[in-house]
Amino acid sequence: MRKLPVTAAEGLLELVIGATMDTPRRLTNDGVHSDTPTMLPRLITIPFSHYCEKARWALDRRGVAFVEEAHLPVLHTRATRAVGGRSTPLLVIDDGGQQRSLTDSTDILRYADAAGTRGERLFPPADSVVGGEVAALEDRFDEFLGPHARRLAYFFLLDDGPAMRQLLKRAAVPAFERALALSALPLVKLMLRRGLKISADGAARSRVRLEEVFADVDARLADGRRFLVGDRFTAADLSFAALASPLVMPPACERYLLPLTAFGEPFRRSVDQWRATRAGAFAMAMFDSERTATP
Ligand SMILES: N[C@@H](CCC(=O)N[C@@H](CS)C(=O)NCC(=O)O)C(=O)O
Repeated sequence: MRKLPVTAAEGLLELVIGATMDTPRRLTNDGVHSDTPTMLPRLITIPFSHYCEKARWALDRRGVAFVEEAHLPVLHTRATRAVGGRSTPLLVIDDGGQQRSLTDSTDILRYADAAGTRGERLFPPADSVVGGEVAALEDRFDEFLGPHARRLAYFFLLDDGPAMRQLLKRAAVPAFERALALSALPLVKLMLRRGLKISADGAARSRVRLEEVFADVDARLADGRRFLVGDRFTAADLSFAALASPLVMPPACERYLLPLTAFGEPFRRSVDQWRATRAGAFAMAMFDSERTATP
């Protein structure tokens, strides 16, 4: 069978979207709905993306107000390309009267540190004893934990029709995106499968990489420490917990994902296994004790 190029499928979707666009729904992190333009930083997300949760958590924690504009995968590129990016999270900020796009979650964490006033900085100073270690761990989790956790979670999700439909139905995205994705579900699945290279072999390889990252984190925590680096919560803890969230499914993420009970048995079994590790329990504990509650 001839393979459908993802880019052509994307192009087709763009045409359909262009004809059916409605106003993106925006939600501020203090819980106020807003459909009017605002000067607050604008966080473009795929709401159930763990990299987006990483950015949201940092902005919430440092007390930076923002509006979230959520889109579904693939359909998000219309919003991100319009401001010079591609992936989510993407934060559009006002930089001395000029609009500037932060196109990577690490940059968004650093912005949260610079712009926020609540609590302590997520990144200790680079020249401090622990500064370099936090930055290196954050980088490692971005590179090795995030992509493999996503691939494993999608491997289960793409085979779980009821959960996939429920996830799409409750996502706070523009109504036309939801309708389009639900009516073209086989195409959406195909694009995700191709785009993220999802297969049983790929999932098995990702599981091995994830076990390596979890083993490292386990070893760090073996001396009974509360946080990965030093004696307080940093970007290393936040990044590990957020990027591990598709594996351990913390209850705090249910508002963007789904309750664990909504998923089929294979995924629930996998979650139980990750939660049973020291690193998995640590990720759950970080959500419990360090994720500032938002309304
Ligand atoms: N290194 C990036 C990775 C972000 C990422 O992979 N985002 C995914 C969602 S989980 C995405 O938007 N993928 C779609 C795309 O790249 O167009 C970051 O830290 O922000």
